[in-house]
Amino acid sequence: MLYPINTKTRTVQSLNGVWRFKQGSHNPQVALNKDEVMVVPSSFNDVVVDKEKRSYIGDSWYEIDCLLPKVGSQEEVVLRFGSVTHHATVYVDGVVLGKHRGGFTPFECVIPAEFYREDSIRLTVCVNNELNYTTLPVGNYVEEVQEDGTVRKKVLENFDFYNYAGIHRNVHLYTRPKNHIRDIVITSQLSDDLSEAHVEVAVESVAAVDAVRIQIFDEERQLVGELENGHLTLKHPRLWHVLDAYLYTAHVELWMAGELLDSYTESFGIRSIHVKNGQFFINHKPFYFKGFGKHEDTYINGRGLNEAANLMDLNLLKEIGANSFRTSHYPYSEEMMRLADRMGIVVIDEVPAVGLFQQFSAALDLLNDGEKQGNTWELMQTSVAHEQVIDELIMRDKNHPSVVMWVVANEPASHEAGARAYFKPLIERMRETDPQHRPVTLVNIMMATPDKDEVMDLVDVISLNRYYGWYVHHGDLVKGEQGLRAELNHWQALYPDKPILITEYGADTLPGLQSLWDIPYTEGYQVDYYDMHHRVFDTIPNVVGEQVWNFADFETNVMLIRVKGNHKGLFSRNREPKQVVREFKKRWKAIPNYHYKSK
Ligand code: GCB
Repeated sequence: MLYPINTKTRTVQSLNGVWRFKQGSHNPQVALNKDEVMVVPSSFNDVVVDKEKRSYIGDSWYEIDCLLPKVGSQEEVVLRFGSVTHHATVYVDGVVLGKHRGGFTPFECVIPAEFYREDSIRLTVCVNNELNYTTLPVGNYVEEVQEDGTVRKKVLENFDFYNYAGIHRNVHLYTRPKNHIRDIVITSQLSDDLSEAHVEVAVESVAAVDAVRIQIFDEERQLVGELENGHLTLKHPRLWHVLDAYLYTAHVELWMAGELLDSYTESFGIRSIHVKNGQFFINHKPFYFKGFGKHEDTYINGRGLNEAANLMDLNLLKEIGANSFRTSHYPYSEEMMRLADRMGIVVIDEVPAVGLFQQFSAALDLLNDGEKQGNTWELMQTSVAHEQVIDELIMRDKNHPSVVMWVVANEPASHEAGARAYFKPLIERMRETDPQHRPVTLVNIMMATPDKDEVMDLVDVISLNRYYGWYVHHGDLVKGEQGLRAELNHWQALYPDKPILITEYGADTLPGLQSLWDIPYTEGYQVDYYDMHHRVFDTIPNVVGEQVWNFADFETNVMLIRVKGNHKGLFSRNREPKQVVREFKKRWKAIPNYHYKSK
């Protein structure tokens, strides 16, 4: 899906700002009163202040009046949402215009011509934040009868981050021709010696046109060449390299009867990705991932788009010597992806498939009756949602050079019967849908050890979240080291041709807390914990990278094991460094991006 930009044939205006707001039941035929307002984009949760409203589950209503731009008879006005978490129903003057399920991908509604008029239209969005066993992420949904007889809906996260909700990303209104560029797909093949790139650009228009013109420009805006039948061979292309990004732009035009119909400019990078002999190659060189699992999570904004925080995070990432992050546990904003392209930061792109594990501790807390439910793969009815998020993520992110791999799910119960049947078609779908055929991975949970796991042979890279010395052998780094080493050796022996990526390892740490001894939660323990892991990683040939859990502390639901959120960050929630950052900086600055493990 194309990002909204101004071109000769398209104009974009922002609808961000202060909208009218109400939680609970509402008739969209009637205008909302001005008693309450909400900022778009943001999560409403921390902004509302009131405790009940913060944790409210159900419908929240957002409304503004807006003037539509004037358009000609061959143009249309489109309303575009970067994301609404988790489900949206969009109304104009009380009439349903569209619906979207899923909280992390963009969607659009074309405003019908009958609403194109001089005075303003009333735009209403019903935002619903319910999660259950059919949605992604997965939530434990219950209805509780209160003392006064009313019913209160509750969702207990089946995952470890706060269920922030609202209109989370930009809202735009834009104009485009009715017969417009619907999509642009850019792929490139590099020759073995990297001296030539065969670039292919496929353009999809709504209806047939006389001509499609595609020109490639370099960063100095110099014309590099024009495509013939969608193809161009570039001699000595400047590659998109890790931390040394170079972006070309494809300038696409649709022509009809000698007139320009539509134009759009899409940037792209030329680079290659492949997996071979237990290594992960970028531009034909074995790459070592140094970086983080992250969250979109900041004070006040919650999960709402915070572009200053995004830039600061990527600057900190570079500062500490890292080169990559994973969009744990959902697709991040388009703005973040564009920033990563620009800065040369490698991204592992994840769909919001988290919580596919019936025995996640949060679920047990909520049910609180000790009763075990059936098998995860009988309980979950998420296949339809899963296919949708795969399709929408790839449709949105396929052209980003920063994206080097897709994640089909984080920590599903891949050791339970039924996992293989569930994941096989989804992994195949991911591979087939991606025009660049990037590698696909699944992020494996601790319990799905090599002897129990049912799915890792299906993926290209063995991604592991491991917590030796934390959830396993808590506080005992000697036993932790033995356990970690033994397990990694087991994976290495089982899949000698697959790279192993450590996608999570971490220890909760409270800044300022110190001890003479190895005591969990202290800054000293965090330092020793990581030292131990790095010692082990360096001895396993197929370990092609380490992504720390987490970049920064983040908000979670209230749980026995959470002290006002998750504190495994290397940085505090406010992005202040913990003691361990100095150690990481030394290690990561000494590890090259390429050829760390193999020559
Ligand atoms: C995990 C999850 C992540 C949690 C983390 C933790 O394995 O993937 O979402 O936050 O562990 O800190 O427990």
